[in-house]
Amino acid sequence: MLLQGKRFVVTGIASKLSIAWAIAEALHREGASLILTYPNDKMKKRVDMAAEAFGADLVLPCDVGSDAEIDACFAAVAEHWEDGIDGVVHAIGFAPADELNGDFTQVTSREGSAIAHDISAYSFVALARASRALLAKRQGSLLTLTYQGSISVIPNYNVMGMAKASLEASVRYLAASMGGEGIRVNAISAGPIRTLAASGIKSFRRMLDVNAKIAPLQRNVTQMEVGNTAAFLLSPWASGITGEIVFVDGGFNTVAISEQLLSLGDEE
Ligand code: 0WD
Repeated sequence: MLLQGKRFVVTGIASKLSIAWAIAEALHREGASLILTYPNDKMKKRVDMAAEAFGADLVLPCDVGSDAEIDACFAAVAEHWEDGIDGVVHAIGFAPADELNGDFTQVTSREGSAIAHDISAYSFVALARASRALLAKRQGSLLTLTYQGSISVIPNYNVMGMAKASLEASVRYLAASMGGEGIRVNAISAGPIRTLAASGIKSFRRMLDVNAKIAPLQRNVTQMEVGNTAAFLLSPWASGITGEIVFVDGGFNTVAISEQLLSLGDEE
């Protein structure tokens, strides 16, 4: 087992389809102990289900829009695991629905942009600060989830593309800031996966189909493929890796023009 005796805090479980669910499953399978968090009472039941499935030690409230909740959450983590933790998983993204449907220039508002950046990007820095002392005790690491829409245009991803670009920059700044304490910080850039968050993006189903056609592996990735990569990045096997964005997308990001796209040229 890769993670026997290791301890992780996992955020972002919203359903069995959540990427965070698969990450928790992979960490548990590899022998780790878990603390799971939920953003509000509505979500608690779902996270309780995960806690039962993976034998989690604790389930704690942690709405990352609130500094007070983040502080209280990590105070409770520190009380439970006094001598530190091995990692924190940030699997959280949010933008108001009307930001994710339509022409970018038209639909991107000041308020929507602020919310998307606060919950999807800044919150990673806030979690890093709150967990820093605990991570330093065990040379732990932080992991977040990002998407291709940060570096190239995906229809309707809109303000989330901005927020994910900011999140990816924070991975590099956090890695530099905390590397001296032995804390590593990485992100997985996952290919599209059908989850609750993804269903909020207009035309997501069509994106999945196109993605499977363009990616070198000619299919979409699964939650567990992301979960397994997460387990690796959070493990001592990845002790030399920090500040990185690791793609788990079937190779989609490596292709500019696929055979499928080339055939568009035949239409003229
Ligand atoms: O195709 C996909 N599904 C991809 C997702 C491709 C690449 C990256 N990602 C990212 C997402 O952007 C996100 O950062 O992976 C991360 C996890 O997303 P997911 O597993 O796709 O989506 P979901 O199962 O909906 O989990 C995201 C959760 C929330 O779900 P809802 O559905 O309730 O918005 O983020 C959590 C919540 O559990 N969340 C919060 N947690 C704490 N505080 C907050 C908050 N304020 N807001 C949302």
